[in-house]
Amino acid sequence: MKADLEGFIEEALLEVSNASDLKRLQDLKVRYLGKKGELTQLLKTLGSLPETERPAAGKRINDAKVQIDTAIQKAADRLKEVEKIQTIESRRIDVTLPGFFVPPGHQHPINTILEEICDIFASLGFRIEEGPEVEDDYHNFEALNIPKEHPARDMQDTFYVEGGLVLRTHTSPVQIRVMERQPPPIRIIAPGKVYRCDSDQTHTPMFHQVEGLLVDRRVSMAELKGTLEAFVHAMFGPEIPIRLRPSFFPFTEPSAEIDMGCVICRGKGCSACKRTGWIEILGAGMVNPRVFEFCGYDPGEFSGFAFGLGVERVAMLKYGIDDLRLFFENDVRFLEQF
Ligand code: 2NM
Repeated sequence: MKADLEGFIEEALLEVSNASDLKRLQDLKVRYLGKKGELTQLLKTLGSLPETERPAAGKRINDAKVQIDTAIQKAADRLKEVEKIQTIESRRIDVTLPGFFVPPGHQHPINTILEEICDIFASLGFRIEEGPEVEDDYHNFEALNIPKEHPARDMQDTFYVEGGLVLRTHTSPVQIRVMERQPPPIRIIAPGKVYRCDSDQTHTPMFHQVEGLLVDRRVSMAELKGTLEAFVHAMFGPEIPIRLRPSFFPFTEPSAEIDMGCVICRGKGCSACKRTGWIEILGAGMVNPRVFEFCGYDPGEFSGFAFGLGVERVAMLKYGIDDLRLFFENDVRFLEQF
């Protein structure tokens, strides 16, 4: 028994020290110390020994168990350390390798033009105001004197969302909200995204607008014309003429369409200006007194002008692009030209 056990321990310790991974070590643990392991089996044979030898033999077997268990534990700690080092080694990064080339991006041309427009009006003293893109019927239509039967309110033209709300069809509701909030004088522009149920060569369901509003005492159409002329000169050049044509908007009275001399043919007449030499660039007018009443302003005391322009249209004219949809296809071969 004694010699047997010594040989057994020696063999077990050798195998433990030879185990090359944690899985094999676990197998050895089961084999030697498990419920059906060899030492456990050996303990069961104690009964066959003479009674006087049993305590000593039992102690020796238990000592052997502890000895092997300790060896396994130590081997496991060592192997875990080895595995940890191997993992770290396998993840080592060669910092001297060349990096991946990340092509530099840049601002979208629509935003570049939008900022340019805002900068020009900022230089004329206009403050930038923003507001929600999901609007209520009151701010998008009612307070702008757009009556219930107006075609702009049709499902064909406006995106309706849950709860009777709409995607704003212009940024004018921003200006209504500013007037509700504060008394004149007002000198603001409202840039941002607007939405209309429309899609073809010259229309996209989402586009960008900048609208402007100036309210004070004794504001006249002369200031409107001077302001918009200053804008066109800053944007397209001081040699570009403008003209006002009578028009109609529910929220302004009188209303005008502002044309500028065609920047493509310099006024001679081409396909871009339909041989007229003029291109429409802005809508504008004197704020309708009914709009002031909705906002709690006294139309007898205050007057003002307002205007609106499409950013995509300005970008197309500025860059000489004939298809609006190019701006939204996100083809980098197109976008990287700007
Ligand atoms: C345009 C044309 C004319 C306009 C009016 C207002 C407000 F809120 F003051 F009544 N904001 N913007 C306006 C006027 C917009 O866009 C073509």
